[in-house]
Amino acid sequence: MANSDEAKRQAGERAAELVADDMVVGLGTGSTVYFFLLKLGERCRQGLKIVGVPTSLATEALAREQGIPLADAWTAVDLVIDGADEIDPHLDLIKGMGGALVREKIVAQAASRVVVVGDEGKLVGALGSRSPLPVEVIPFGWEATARRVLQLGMAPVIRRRASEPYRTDNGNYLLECHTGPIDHAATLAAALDGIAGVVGHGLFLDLATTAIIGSETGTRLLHRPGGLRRSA
Ligand code: DER
Repeated sequence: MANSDEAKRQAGERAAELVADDMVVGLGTGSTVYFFLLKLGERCRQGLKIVGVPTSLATEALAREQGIPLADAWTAVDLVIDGADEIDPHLDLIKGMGGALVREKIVAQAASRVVVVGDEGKLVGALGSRSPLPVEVIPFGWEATARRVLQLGMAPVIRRRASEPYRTDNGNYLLECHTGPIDHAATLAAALDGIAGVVGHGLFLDLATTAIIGSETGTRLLHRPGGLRRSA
């Protein structure tokens, strides 16, 4: 196993320890969550009684394969475990380079507790330092939407698969927006939320309370300084 995979495994498996009987568990998406799902599946097969809410079709398929029961209908989630592309010192996040940001945010906003898993490479001083900011847009008028995004000072590039635009699980397009370090993430988030063609964006602010950071030799926990600002 490559070193980075070992760090992801450490974080994912540690996260699985947070799951307890009777929880509705949000199942994130990505290569770190992969290890969480393997361990959670093992625990379910040993008798753990939970239902999962998958954040992508890929996660749904893996969860079914692992024998994790899935919720038929849900309104609230006890705990979500998800990966991130960047984690800042307040545990604000850039997410969505895996393409599942809208479902991930719906689940995170419905959750009592959001725990993010990653390795040391995900930690940044300021969001936007390394990762582009993914923005999901509806195909109709996407060029006009991209122009509005550009006017916010970002450089959007549409993600493609071969020559065709990449489609999210929701059938939408994805703009990868190069921002550089973001000074006012909440202001940027509000501006993006105000553009009609934007379905969602990868700024996950004031949602995560804990980060499990894996390394080759173990994990360390980070907690959001001062707790959440939102009332939840
Ligand atoms: O939010 C995302 O889409 C991220 O890509 C994340 O979920 C995946 O991170 P990982 O594959 O590096 O764990």
